[in-house]
Amino acid sequence: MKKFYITTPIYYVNANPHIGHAYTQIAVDAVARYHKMLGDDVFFLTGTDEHGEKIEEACIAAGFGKGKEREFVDSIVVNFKKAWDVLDIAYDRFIRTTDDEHKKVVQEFMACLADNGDIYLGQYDGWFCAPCETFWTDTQAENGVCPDCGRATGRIKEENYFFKMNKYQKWLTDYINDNPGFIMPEYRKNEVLGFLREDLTDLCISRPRDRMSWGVPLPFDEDYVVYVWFDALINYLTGCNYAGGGKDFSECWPANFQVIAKDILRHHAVYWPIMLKSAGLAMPQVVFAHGWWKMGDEKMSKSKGNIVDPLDLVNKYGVDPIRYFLLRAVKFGQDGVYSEDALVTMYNNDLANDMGNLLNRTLTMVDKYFDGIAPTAPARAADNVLAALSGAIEENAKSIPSDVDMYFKDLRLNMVLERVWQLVGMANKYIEKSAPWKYSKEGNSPAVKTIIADLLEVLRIVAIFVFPFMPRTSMEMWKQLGLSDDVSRVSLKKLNTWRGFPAGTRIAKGEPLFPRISSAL
Ligand code: ME8
Repeated sequence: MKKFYITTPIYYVNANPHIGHAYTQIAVDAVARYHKMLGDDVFFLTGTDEHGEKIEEACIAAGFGKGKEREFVDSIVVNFKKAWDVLDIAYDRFIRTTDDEHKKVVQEFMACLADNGDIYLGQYDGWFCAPCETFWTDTQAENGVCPDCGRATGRIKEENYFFKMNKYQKWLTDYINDNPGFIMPEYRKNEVLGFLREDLTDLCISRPRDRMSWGVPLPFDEDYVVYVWFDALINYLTGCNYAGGGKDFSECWPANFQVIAKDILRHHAVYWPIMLKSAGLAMPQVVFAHGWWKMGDEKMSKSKGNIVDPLDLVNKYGVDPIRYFLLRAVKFGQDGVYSEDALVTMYNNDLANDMGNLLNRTLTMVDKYFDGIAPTAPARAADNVLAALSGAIEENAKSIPSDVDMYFKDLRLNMVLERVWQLVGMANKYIEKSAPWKYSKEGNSPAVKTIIADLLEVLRIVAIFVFPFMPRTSMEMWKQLGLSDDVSRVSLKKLNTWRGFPAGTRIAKGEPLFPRISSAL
């Protein structure tokens, strides 16, 4: 069976991760968890990008000194791994570009491009932006300024190896036009087609070793190391066992989703497909570029230092509220301006009031009216008003799986949450409109049974679809609902979307899920 292969970028280890990196991780983790629930054989790859000038400079700046790069990167990698553990990122493999296996794959891959006649020795005369690790031509870097980050670049004039990008320009333009889902969202595809309207220059893909030695030596010329972006992109092949060749690799490649942010779109949507094409490999199905978390008008970035540490936020608010906020607050694809006040407002409104309350109120009523045992829903509602309310919520709940699936296919992750919260909101209104306490006073037990059975069913469905985003919360809801098994093992293929909540279940009401907080902590 073909695996569902999903990747994140591999992050530079020049500094510790911030919420921008956490954002990509959480998004990919949610998609991976959803696909596991669909029954797919998921393979989720992440890792770190550890070579190149930027890391060499950071190593010196951190006081480790030249030649101590390995010690330096080791000291930072642990912090990435720790952050991903704290954030419940359930990746399958963590790749480091300093791994021996990866270096071997890089060399094998570069030899393959050279054998195919796509690499040649030439004279590089242009600009190089070390923070972006990107080469620019005179027209791209006006006055030597990096068009991506706006910083001053350095002039480089030296003999180097080049990759024949220009040869593939027409092929790539046609490929993108013929495969409209290849680059997502659509506006990013249009941006790439925009780059491709200008002539693609061949790409400088080496650095002389005597100037920059922290990299993988070129297999056909030991005096050079591979340009860090080539080294980095190849991780997606190493990660799924390109070195082993054969079955493992063919079960995995091509990737289903390669998720990145818009800063590295050109590398993933121009360099990468051309590298794959030259090597005779298939294209990933989707390259999805999300937007940036910003501080005010500026991108949050390690090198600018305007960062928010995800671990600080987790200490203050817990893991799931952070996961929820990051994926809910911004349309996946667009930029968002970070604000802790917005996080607190969303916590109180969506989590404490809407979802936490729904669970708490419902379970309180199960205890009060049915001694903690889930009632059996009567075949028909007690009156027309209740029949209409109950019918409407049933209809809403039943269309959740197909709506959620549609949104996940396009990575409209905020929409998944919005859709689930629409059901949560409807359930809260249902309680107010149906007023079960009135039916109870009248001794109309069938009516109360209908309402409570409906609410428990809604909560079961909410717990299932919240799992990819907030696994701990989902598991806690599951426990309080008294449901057995493990919510992560629910098979969405076999999901019974109405009346799947087993009557007779003893609920186990616990502490409120999200106690309200008054202001930013
Ligand atoms: O570019 N908002 O590494 P990197 C949203 N090593 N996402 C953000 C973000 C922000 N403010 N800041 C970072 C590299 N990210 C290369 C990648 S891949 C073969 C090599 C996330 O450490 C986002 O996913 O600069 C972005 O693409 C990535 O971190 C860049 O991380």
